[in-house]
Amino acid sequence: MSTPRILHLGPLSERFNRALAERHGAVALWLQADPQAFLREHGGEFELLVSSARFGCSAEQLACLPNLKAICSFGVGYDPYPLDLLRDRGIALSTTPDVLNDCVADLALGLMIDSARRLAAADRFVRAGSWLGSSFPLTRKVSGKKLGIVGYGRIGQAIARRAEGFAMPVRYHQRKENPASPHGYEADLLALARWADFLVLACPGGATTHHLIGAEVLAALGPQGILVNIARGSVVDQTALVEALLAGTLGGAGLDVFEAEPQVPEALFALPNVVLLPHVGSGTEETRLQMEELVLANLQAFIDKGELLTPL
Ligand code: 8YV
Repeated sequence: MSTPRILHLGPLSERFNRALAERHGAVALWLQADPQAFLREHGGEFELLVSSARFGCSAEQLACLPNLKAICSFGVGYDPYPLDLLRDRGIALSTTPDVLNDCVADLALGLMIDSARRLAAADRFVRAGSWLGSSFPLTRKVSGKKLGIVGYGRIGQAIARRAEGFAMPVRYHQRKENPASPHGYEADLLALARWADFLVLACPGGATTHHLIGAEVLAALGPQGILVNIARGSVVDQTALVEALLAGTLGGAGLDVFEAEPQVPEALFALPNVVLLPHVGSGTEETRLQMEELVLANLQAFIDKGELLTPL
């Protein structure tokens, strides 16, 4: 059996790009003079595709890849892939689950603490020399506060476990109750938002969760409530979020993801109760290396046995 040809759709780390090219002879699409023309002309030569939760693969691109058998994606999110189309064509998709749970959950706790205790704002206060003239305003306590989690998958549960160390009562919302959970299930998202001091989003993106968090949920969370989003920008109606933060009807927000990254609403830049991060949930040396290794292991498993290690 001849070795399948691999197309690499968008750049990841230099180390990973090199490993793919040198070990597997992968063709880097973005390095072609005219990537679209290349795809139209040569798409039929590729059986394997490497992409990521950032670049995904559109229906138009898939149409240029008639012999594609599998996609190995870097990242746990699968929202930028047309799943129905993949299913119809029998194309397998692997993601990189589990290896990033710790880092994304750590960052969620970091955002909860930062948006309540205003670490980033206090740091700006010191750097600006303002401490020499006045005291930093009092902030809000985190320990013992009520935590609502939307999306109680692997990352949501890792966040819940960390919150136990902060003596936080935890409840969660998702489509179905998890009978094994030590935490309370809330079928009604509005009721969860009304109950919670912190509402943390850890659900998948895509059509099923699009704008799940709108004006009504934000109003229920209220002027003392804090929204943390480490999931996808699409889960939140960003216009409603900006309005609520500017009006003070929402207490604060810690955001790692946005609707049209890397665009971030400038209206939020001056608010001290909002923490803005450039989508870095999984962005540590250790975790990114593990994610890369898992993509490569999936690729190798498919080449050797025709099966992915961590299929969706
Ligand atoms: C990725 C992510 O780093 O895993 C995901 O779904 O959002 C991040 O961890 C990034 O999207 C990869 O391109």
